[in-house]
Amino acid sequence: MRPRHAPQPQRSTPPVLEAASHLRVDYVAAADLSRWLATALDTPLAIVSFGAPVPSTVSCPVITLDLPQLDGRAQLEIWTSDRPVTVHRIHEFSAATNGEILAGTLQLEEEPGEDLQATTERAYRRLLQCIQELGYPHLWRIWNFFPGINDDEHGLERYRQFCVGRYRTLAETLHGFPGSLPAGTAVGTRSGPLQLYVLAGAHPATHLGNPRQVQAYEYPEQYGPCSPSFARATLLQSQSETHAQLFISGTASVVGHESRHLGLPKFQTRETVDNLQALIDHADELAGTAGHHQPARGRYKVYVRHPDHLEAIQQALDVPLFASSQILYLQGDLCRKELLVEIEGVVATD
Ligand code: 3EB
Repeated sequence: MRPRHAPQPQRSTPPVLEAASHLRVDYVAAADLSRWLATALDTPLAIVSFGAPVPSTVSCPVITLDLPQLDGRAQLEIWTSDRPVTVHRIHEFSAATNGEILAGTLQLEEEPGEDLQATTERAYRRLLQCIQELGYPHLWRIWNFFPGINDDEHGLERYRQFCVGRYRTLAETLHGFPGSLPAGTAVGTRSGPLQLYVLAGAHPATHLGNPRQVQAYEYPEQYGPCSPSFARATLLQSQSETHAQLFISGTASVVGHESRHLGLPKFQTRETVDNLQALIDHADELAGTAGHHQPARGRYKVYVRHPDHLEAIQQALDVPLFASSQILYLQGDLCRKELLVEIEGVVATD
């Protein structure tokens, strides 16, 4: 994603929103959080921790995921905005808004006697209701976490149960389904409740497919009774079009709809990189930012199923696409048993 250098058309009247508010994500060492917050120009919208403690003085939504970090000092993922932020709490839903963007978290325990499908339906209904009430009805990006993702329960894998609950709620409630589905991630934690975090907008964004992959919401039935409800990426463009952000879904070694390179972490990683590059090129075309050959500065999270594969995966990621990017390696289980690595990211033009 590079800025478009073509001259912008003259406007006769100023638009209502001249510059969209900037949303940033940074990976910050947990030990440096207080210092970082004291000097940051922007206001936190949400903090995601992978086990490191976050001081209770932080007022924005915080979500702590049992996804052990595999390399370096413990980092936090911090979402910030350059506008003042208001914090909201509605039961288990916690959100921060800035007039244009909402960042929210929702955690629901699986109740005794309730299957994951029912918990997921409950969570998504609550989530959609809350973002609508607050005035941010457009889903931009969503992350889903729960333990035992590949375990069978009542004869159906928990990931597939989750897909049924998510599909039922979104197909029924989400205006413009499935074309309005946002970029997504679903990763298995070691422990914890069903945990969601979401970015939503007062205005819609653009959702993309990957030219190398079938849309997940069009997967054939062999992958479960209800298809996974997410887009491959979501593109946010400010009105001036000089600033664009691409939210890239969890991307794995899937070509068409089939898993590739079973048992081979290095090759799965390379296939994933090819998928990411194809998606970024496709977004560049749509955004009018194509034709620039420097790699985009990005923030990527790499989910690794087996810590033993870390080195092979890191070696395969020593490619130009990531040269000026930050990468965080986390141990997590992936939604198909054979997938060993999955990569998500945010790339921006500034
Ligand atoms: C895939 O391409 C890999 O169910 O929300 C990646 C990202 C995957 C998100 C989801 C699943 C999800 O199908 C799996």
